[in-house]
Amino acid sequence: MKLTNTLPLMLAALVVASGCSKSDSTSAPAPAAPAAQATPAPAAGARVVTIEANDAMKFNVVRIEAAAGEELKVVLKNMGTLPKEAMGHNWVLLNKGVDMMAFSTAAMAAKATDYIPPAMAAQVLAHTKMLGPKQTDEVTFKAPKEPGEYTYICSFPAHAMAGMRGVLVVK
Ligand SMILES: [Cu+2]
Repeated sequence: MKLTNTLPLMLAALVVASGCSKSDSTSAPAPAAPAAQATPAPAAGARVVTIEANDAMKFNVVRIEAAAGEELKVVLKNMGTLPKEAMGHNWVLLNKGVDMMAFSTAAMAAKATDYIPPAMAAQVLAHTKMLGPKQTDEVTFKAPKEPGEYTYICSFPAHAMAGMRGVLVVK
C-alpha cells in the first residue's frame, strides 16, 4: 500500500542518478517531469502523417488529402545518411497560389533562417526544421479552410526543383 508513495521517490532517484553528480542536484524537484513523460502521448485530435525524406531528394508521401480545417501532425523523418550541409531536408507547406519556384529560389539565399526566406515567411502555412541524417521533426497545424491544392516542398537548395515536393489536397 506504500507503492503510491515510493513511485515518485523512485522517479526522483532515477532523475538524480542520470543527472550530474553534484550534491546540490538533490534539491531540485522539477526534473521529475521528463521521466514521467517516457511514453509520449499523441496530440489529441491531430491525424498523424509520417513522411520520409531521403538522399535521393524524394518524399515518400507526395499527396495528402485532408478535410478543411482538419488538424494534422506531419512527422518528417530524414532516412538519409549524407551530412545536413549537403543533404538537409525539411517540410514546408506553402499557401495556395505561392510560386514554388520563386519560393525555392529565395530560399537558397536564406541559410541563416533555415532556408525559410524571411520575406516570404508569411506564405508558409506550416514547416518543420531542417533535418540532418536520421533526425525527425514534427509540426501540428490545421489544414486550410479553403478547398484546393497546397504545395509542400523541401526548401533545401535545389531540392524542390529536383522533385522534392508534394501536395496537400483540401476537400
Ligand atoms: Cu531536401
